[in-house]
Amino acid sequence: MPDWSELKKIVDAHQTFVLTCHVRPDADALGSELALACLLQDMGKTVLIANPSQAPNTLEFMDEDQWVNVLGQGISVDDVLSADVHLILDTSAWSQLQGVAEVFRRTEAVKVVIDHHVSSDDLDAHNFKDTEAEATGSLIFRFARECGLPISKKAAFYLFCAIATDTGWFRFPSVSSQTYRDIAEIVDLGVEPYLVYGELYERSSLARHHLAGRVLQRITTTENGLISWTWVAREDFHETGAKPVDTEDLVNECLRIEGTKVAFIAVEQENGQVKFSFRARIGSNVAVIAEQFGGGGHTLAAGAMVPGPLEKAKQQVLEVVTNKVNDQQNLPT
Ligand SMILES: [Mn+2]
Repeated sequence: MPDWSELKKIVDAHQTFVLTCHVRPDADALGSELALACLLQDMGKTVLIANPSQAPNTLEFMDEDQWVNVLGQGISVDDVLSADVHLILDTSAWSQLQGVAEVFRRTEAVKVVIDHHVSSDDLDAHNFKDTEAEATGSLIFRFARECGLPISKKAAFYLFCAIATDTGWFRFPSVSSQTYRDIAEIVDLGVEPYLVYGELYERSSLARHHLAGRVLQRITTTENGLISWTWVAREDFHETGAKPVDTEDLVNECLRIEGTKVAFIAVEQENGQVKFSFRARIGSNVAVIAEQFGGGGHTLAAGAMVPGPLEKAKQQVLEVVTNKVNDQQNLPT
């Protein structure tokens, strides 16, 4: 457990703060930095947010006050370098910081990392890490509560978005009874969960659903039922009007089939390459599969780009997945 009084000491001793999260921010990254920004501002601190890349359109509802900047757009390197404290949220990897990494390396500010990811670099910072935590948002909440900082309704909204999404709406293995106690306290501060759910999960496009229909229709399982997979061709985008981002969660549909241990989707890119996303249930490991094709990721979620054409890439990957899954089946548990 991080010693939150140490972070409180750093906060108390300084006036200006820059917050940064990882590239392609998700709702935990954005929610954590916006919630922390609220806490710091309520303590009379000056806070800037400088991210390596833009947030997706789907998360625009989280930043109504347009507090989040991309480095170089509305916030300069000098703005960042002149802060007293620079905090990194929801990552501990240089590669996830892109353009901000260089600034973080050479800043003379006090450096802080608040994160829950297992894989990490040494960012030469004060680390407040808990790899058991379900979300970085949970860490921000525990910091506030342990240090007796008041949490505004707005901050509670950001924390709810962060924790709800990183736990798959409170269902992932990381969820404990403490998660529900924390979230009950957060909801009591004035959050309307159904409104957040609507923003996150009920704004899909018709085109995406038409694409999903094709993808579901094509799901194939191997004879032993351990592997389920599907695919998207370039024509599918043209014919349905769906966008590449619309494929994002579709691989998870394969994993919902009973008996499936490993699932994957092959998505043909405009340049003819084929992007594979792999998912595993607990007990299997898809990181080793992705690595075989020059990709990478986590044990339960990984990806790789494979040269086309689509048909050949699918067969190649299916063969490797089949071998790996058979190997993993034979491992003593
Ligand atoms: Mn996270």
